Amino acid sequence: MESYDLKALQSELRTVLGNGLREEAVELVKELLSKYKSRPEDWKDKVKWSDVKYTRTLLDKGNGFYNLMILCWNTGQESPIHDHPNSHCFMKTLQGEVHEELYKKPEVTSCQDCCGCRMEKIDDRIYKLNDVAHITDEDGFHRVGNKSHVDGAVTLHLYSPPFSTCRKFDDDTSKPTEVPMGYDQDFSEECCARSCR
Ligand code: 2CO
Ligand code: FE2
Repeated sequence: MESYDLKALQSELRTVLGNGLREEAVELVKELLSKYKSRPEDWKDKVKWSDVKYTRTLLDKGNGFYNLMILCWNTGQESPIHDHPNSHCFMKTLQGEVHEELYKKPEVTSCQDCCGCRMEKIDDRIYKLNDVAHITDEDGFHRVGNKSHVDGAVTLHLYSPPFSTCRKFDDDTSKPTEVPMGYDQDFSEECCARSCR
């Protein structure tokens, strides 16, 4: 059987998502991400490690309809609690394991300006090698990180539609702050020049 590599996955994602994510296609995207079994040789030249913060490397701008990227989580690194503004977030573990804490959306109506109430955790999840996660703001907000003291973790993320800012939330007060979501590396032109036309 021919191997299903990252380029093949990218190509199938282009076909399914090249004109945007239809609600009916959510399960199919999860299946495609599950079908791909992580092969470090596919992505090892795209990883970047920082001692300061997890890194974000853009692989594909998805014809403007989605962003596909690789995130590298050094030991102990984690995100703040954050949303994914009006976007579907898919995450697949390529190396190591990551944890996800799921939080309830702050009740804006009962809590003026969302300030003063602690964020309420509603679930704790672990994603092992090749596991796939999916979340939208309807499910809640999350914090993702690598609890290992020994091994780095690598994850593949797909966001549709793409977003360039999100909100992070203070644990103690639920106060939101808008943050820009930049990239540490960008290979999206390479993707389009070589294989995605
Ligand atoms: N949403 C975070 C980011 O894109 C990563 S947590 O998993 O969605 O940086
Ligand atoms: Fe996230």
